[in-house]
Amino acid sequence: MQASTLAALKELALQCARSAGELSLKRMKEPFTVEYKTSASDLVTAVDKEVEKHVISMILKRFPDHGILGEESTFAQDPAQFETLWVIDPIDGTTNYVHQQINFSVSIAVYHKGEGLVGVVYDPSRDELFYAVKGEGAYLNDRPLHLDRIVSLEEALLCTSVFWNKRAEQMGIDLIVKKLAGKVRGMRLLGSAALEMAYVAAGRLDGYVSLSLNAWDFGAGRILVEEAGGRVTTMTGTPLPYNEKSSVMACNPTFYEELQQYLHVAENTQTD
Ligand code: 2AM
Ligand code: CA
Ligand code: CA
Ligand code: CA
Repeated sequence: MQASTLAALKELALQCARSAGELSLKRMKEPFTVEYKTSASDLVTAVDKEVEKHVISMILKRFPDHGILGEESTFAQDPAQFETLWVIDPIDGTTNYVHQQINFSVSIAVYHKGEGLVGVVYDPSRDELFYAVKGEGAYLNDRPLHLDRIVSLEEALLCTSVFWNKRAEQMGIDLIVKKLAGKVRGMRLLGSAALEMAYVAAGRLDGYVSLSLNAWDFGAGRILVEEAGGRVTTMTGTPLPYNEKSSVMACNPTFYEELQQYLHVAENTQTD
């Protein structure tokens, strides 16, 4: 990949994220339709779909031969056939978008032959733009992000995601979280996986774990955390995929091994 191509991908990803964020903020001031996707706790709005289409049109205008893997599936072709794949979540944290009008984000990542090149997570309600380019570091509104503080698990502020509370009890996961919560300084649950991973990159959270996320939830956050100096794998320690569901652990490297010991009980209980 030429440096000029990488720079062009970065610029477009930043433009798309800003533009998508502005559009979702604008639409938030007007009435919009909200539907149940699979259940009452899984919402989708007309804005999710509109924003995804908007981002796809911006990408294809500049790079017509690129593919898109987006949550709302508004891209007509099979994403598997493209060398360069944009992995996007137009609104991550739709429930927050509907209920809180804060704590949602747009997540945009570019992968080339499976390698993560650019990751952008934009929080429009706070105008915070988190971005990273492979080998060039991670930034928050142009401030470089480095996870260089030594943090033990006891001192860590951890974050977890939807499936812990939704299906936790039936899977016995609640006991693992309880055990973990008793060990760390605090647990948080913000409701936007992409933003939570961006916060790990920024050091606002020390680690993030989820039993099951979609590729568009972690596609950008993973590049952000890695470029900030953090460690990101599945909960079993294997590399994250770029185009399918996975469990995720992303954290400050100093307590990665220790955190894994607490999570290994969950290895065979991932959701499908
Ligand atoms: P979404 O808002 O884009 O759907 C909520 O804690 C986090 O889990 C969000 O990042 C949310 O993304 C994601 N998520 C993925 N699948 C979900 C589901 N079936 N129900 C609720 N949240 C889901
Ligand atoms: Ca969704
Ligand atoms: Ca999402
Ligand atoms: Ca979404």
